[in-house]
Amino acid sequence: MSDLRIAVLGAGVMGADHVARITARISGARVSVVNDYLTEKAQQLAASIPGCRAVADPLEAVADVQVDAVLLASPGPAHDKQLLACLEHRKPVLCEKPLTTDVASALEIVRREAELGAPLIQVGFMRRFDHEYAALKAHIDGGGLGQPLVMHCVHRNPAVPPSFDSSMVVRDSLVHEVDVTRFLFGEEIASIQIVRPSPNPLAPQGLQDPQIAIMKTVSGRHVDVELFVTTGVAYEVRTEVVGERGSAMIGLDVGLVRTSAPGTWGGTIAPGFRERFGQAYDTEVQRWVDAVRSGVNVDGPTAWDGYAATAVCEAGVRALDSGDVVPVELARRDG
Ligand code: ISE
Repeated sequence: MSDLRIAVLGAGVMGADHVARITARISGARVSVVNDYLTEKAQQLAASIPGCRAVADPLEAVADVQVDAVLLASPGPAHDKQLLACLEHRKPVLCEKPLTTDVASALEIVRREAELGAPLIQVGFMRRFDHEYAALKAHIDGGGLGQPLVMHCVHRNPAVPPSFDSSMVVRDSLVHEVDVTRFLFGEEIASIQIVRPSPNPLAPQGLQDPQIAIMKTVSGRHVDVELFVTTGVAYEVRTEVVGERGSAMIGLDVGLVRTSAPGTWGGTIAPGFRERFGQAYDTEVQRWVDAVRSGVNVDGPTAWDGYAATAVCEAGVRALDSGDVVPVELARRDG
């Protein structure tokens, strides 16, 4: 069977990372086309990969006869049109979050995909492929905690780009805990509230950081998340689930613990999400490639998962502005 020919749309940090991953570590696939709105950037990247071309128009890249599947790592606002093109040309697509940037277009994508009768879209919530999250899920599903009741999460970034505003803490960062909640608890989120503590004096002016999100699931489970994206320290993502018969925690970064003179001990913390979740991205992309090659097309979070996360984050941004508990309204799920 010949290699899956992938078009990578978006040559920014994540796009370039995926190109390197597919080229060096993923079996059964190669990058045949690269696209970016900065044409030169795409050309430079394409030149570094044997048999790869830069295509200036993203929709032409999707339609290209030398493209079997698409990896979308373009900015969120571009996803809508690019996903519709993938559906039109029946090309399986792995779409980095968000599915789209607003609920109406996300639902439209879910419906258009459903009309085709077979799934084509997988959404890049990579934490589902991380060994620690997988172990936590297996522990919960195996009944190790009894009924899971409460989840406490910490999501800290050392820094964010200057363009990062308060709503992006919800849409870009919290979105991962939104998906983790739905993944671990297997149910939808019913409401969200966001508390605004005194801002970090070292955060850029106007950025509400930290934020504390409080979510309630449909069955009444409680989830709280400390989001703090300007810690200046390292990348810290911890998740603790408390159940009727105990609790379980992941993300302690307890790798190698060293001692050294004069009487100190310690280890290291991943500097950023690419290092912390490198294994998860590799597993995610390999499993997606295998699923597409076998004709299943999706082996992970679906378009519905992307839509549900967008709906929760949209309610989250309203909660951030108002301070209220905002209910999450989801469309009826057909099929
Ligand atoms: C970024 O976009 C990510 O997806 C990271 O996983 C997250 O930790 C970070 O806060 C986001 O900005």
